[in-house]
Amino acid sequence: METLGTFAHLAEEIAREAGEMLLAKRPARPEVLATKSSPTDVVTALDKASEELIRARIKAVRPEDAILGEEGGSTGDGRVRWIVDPIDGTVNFLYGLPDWAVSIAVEVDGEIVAGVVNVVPRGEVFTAARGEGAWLSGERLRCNTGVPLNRALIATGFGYETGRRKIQAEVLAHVLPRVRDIRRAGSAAADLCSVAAGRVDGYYERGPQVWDYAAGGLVATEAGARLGGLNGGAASPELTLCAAPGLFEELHDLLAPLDPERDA
Ligand code: LIP
Repeated sequence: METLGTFAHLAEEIAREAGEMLLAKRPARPEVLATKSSPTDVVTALDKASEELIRARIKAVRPEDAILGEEGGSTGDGRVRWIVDPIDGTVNFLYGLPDWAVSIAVEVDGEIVAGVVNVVPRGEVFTAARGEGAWLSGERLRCNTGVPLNRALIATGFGYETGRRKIQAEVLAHVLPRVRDIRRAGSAAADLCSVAAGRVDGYYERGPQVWDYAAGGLVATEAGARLGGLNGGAASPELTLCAAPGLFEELHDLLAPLDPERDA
């Protein structure tokens, strides 16, 4: 019998194994295997190896499930879909910075029900199951509440294409003077977990893909945050926004008139 706990447990086991493999095999200077949307959007051999390991483990236990992975695309069409980012924060992985993560979410009939973000270099595994809370090392997570926009520490990220970055910089120029400060850690999955853990107050980004925010988004919402897009829409690559209710709306209302979903 499938329970949310079973999915969360399996996702955690697999994310931990992938993290151990990555730590063991990461050379001092990982090599770039290929580039994607721009010359700075890189893939290493270990992104591929991590996704292969994750896919193999899922298939061994649940051969009928669908899988969407950043590197391998979409396979299968079961009502259960695993959404996998084998390394979120590949540039950090390349440079040896500590914010990169293995992110695995489980979606059933279109709803994310379990999420695990293993921020490997930090030894932190964030887990969440729908309706059952978000957790880190046995501690239940709660996002910060009651923080006004002008006191909020806001995480964000940037895309890889020049045209997108031009607009992101323009939007940021409006946001920065109106908040406590900005953080750019380099992993959307880790950023969302930081919202959950109260390490930042909010997060917004134009461009993250579902594998970047599916697991971390559940961790954040199970910690009490609101996750969405503009004008009542769902979180999406157009814009993903996350913060406690109250701050979410303030941040939304600051961003919306700036038309942050455009590219130059
Ligand atoms: C990256 C993110 C990062 C974001 C980048 C990119 P990748 O994922 O998580 O925070 O700003 O646009 O999507 O490419 O390392 O898996």
